[in-house]
Amino acid sequence: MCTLIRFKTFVKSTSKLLPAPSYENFSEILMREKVHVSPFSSLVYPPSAKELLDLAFKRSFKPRSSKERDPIRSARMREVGRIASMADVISSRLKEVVRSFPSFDALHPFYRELADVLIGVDELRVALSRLDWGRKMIRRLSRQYIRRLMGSEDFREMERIRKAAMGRISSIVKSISTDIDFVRSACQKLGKIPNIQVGSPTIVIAGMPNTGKSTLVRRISSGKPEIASYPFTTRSLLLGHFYLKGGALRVQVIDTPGLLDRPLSERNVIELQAILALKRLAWLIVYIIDPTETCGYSVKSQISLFEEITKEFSDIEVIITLNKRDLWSQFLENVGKCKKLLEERQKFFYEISAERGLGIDTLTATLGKEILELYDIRKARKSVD
Ligand SMILES: Nc1nc2c(ncn2[C@@H]2O[C@H](COP(=O)(O)OP(=O)(O)OP(=O)(O)O)[C@@H](O)[C@H]2O)c(=O)[nH]1
Ligand SMILES: [Mg+2]
Repeated sequence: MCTLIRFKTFVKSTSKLLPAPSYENFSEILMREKVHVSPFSSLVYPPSAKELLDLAFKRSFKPRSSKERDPIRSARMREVGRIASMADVISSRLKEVVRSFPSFDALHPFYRELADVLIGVDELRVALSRLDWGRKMIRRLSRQYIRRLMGSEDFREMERIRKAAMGRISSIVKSISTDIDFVRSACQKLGKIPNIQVGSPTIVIAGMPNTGKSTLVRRISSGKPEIASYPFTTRSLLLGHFYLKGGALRVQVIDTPGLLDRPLSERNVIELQAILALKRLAWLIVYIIDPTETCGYSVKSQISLFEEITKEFSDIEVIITLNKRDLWSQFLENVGKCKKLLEERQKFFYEISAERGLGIDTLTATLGKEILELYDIRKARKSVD
């Protein structure tokens, strides 16, 4: 109720009190600032088992010059070099991959839970430990076979030892090929996570599919998510920014995949990312409703989802926006129904057209004012702590 009164006051006063945030020169400001990076931004993508073996064989058979005159010693050094080089190529590459992953226990819950939703942290841990096991086994094997080579004086025997070493090393790589594939797919998915700065001012845009979330993100921030006339265009979290306090305060705007009106237990991986953003990142939620129903979802189900969200995230301010204002004259009945349902619930809403830019100044002024208030509250709380 208190929120309702505050919004009603804002709508009259904010555009005068506060200039709409400036959305220009984002890239310049981004370059000036130290941009926070995702813990997965420097993952090393492993080659497949086949690519790794091809590379290792190629390197091990690369001709090397030797000053050794003694033919036995020269042959021995050549075979030792081949085993060592093969083991080195594979184990150093695997080590690089494993080391590039952050410690999951030390990660912020947002990033850990997101990794869990996208790939499964336990499965990833197992796959990484298998890669590490493979790397150590290959090192150990290469040492064993090199010791055997050092004791051999026979050309044929040396060749046999080298072939046996390469066969064993190849078998190990093949035995971890599914783990390598799992890590490759993890790198692909985690590498796409944007550089979201947890704990900094964040607005999360939520709503059912096709309601205009991405269009609004493009309109109010530097984010450039894809827009299309079909549902589930956005399949992961996307990030944009705008600036307050003359560029001194950066606000994150997060575009989320569309949510359906259904229980948490039935939500898929795409929807769970949106839930996670609401749970772990949102200072403020902008809930978009398409009252024209051209999104393909009824007003009733959009309001039912809104109620679920406000119940689930009751400590977060939710700003309702009714989108596609430019089409309303063609859908008066649906729009009337939507407004009536919200008014019955005593909910204030903003009327916008994200595509045409209608009502955007008032909305952004409110967002700016709300975020500044929340920022001051959090700052004051921190200084007391
Ligand atoms: N006429 C009109 N169309 C709009 C408006 N806002 C968005 N649209 C259209 O609605 C469709 C969906 O827009 P998106 O921004 O992709 O919607 P979304 O909510 O991000 O969709 P998902 O990512 O699939 O959940 C696109 O065809 C947009 O052009 C608006 O204000 N007016
Ligand atoms: Mg979208």
